[in-house]
Amino acid sequence: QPNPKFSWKAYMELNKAVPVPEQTFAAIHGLSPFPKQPNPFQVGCFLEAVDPDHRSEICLMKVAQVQGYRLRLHFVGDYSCYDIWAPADWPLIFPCGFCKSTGRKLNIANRLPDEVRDVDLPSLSSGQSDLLTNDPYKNSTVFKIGDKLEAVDRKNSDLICVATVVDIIGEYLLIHFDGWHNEYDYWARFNSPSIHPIGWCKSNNYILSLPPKYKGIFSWQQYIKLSKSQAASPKCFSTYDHRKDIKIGMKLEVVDHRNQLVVRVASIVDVDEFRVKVHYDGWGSECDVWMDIDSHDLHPPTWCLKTGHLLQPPVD
Ligand code: MLZ
Repeated sequence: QPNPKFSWKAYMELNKAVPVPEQTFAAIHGLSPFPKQPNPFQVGCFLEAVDPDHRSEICLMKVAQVQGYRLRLHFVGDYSCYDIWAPADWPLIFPCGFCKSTGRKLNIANRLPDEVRDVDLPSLSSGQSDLLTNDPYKNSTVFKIGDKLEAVDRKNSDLICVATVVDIIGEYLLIHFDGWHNEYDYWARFNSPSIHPIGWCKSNNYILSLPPKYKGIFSWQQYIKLSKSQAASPKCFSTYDHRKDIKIGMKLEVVDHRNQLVVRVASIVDVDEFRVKVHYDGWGSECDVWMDIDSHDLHPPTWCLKTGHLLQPPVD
């Protein structure tokens, strides 16, 4: 239920604050930040989705809870403590049959003792791939699988590393760091500020972090030749810079990173090339957190109200 006691209008006036502009969210995600239709999912639906902790894996999941336009997703065959929250328009959620019909591996967790394992697995018959006839998932960027680039390591955000596009779904690229375990992989929309064309570090005076076994002086030309690959064309990369639109002090609604059920009133306290630092209003600055600018946990003010989600107002 939306919170009837909190008014964004009054809060903005009181604090003389302005919201993070709606268009910023639209530019980042390529979607209106306010969904046009109600949440189409129901508790008990099966679906396939990227595991946010192991982004190179797509897992069988089941909708365990619906709140407004958000979903709690349960990994079928795993303990509920690993459940995750996602908005219903998260682009990394797919209908059942997606992996099968697109030749990808579907992971099904197998961690539970037999007696508590989910028994009602959906039949992943070819019939379900009807859902995919009007394929919104086909590659709709100019990037190609195998393209080399320079990408921020989001788990070690001070590193920009030699990377490859290893999968593409719609407008989203799976970025893999050459020579590293796929635990560092992540999905980025084509316009993400975390990805750059080859040579970017050199021209911007950053150190390019090399594949771990690379010996000698690095040359992209030679590396591309030896790995029989190609560089992503500089034209593939977007020039949208969120820093021209997002300013310190702007207000927004942000999922509490320690309790994903909760969405809080928040402010921007810092901005860098690919992240924002978020302050939960009313909380101490020790709770501030850096989040990727394209995180699906950031929403414009009134998002909760418009989507029927509870918003936690600032604590006094
Ligand atoms: N400290 C870490 C850094 C890994 C960086 C990986 N970048 C893709 C390590 O050395 O394991």
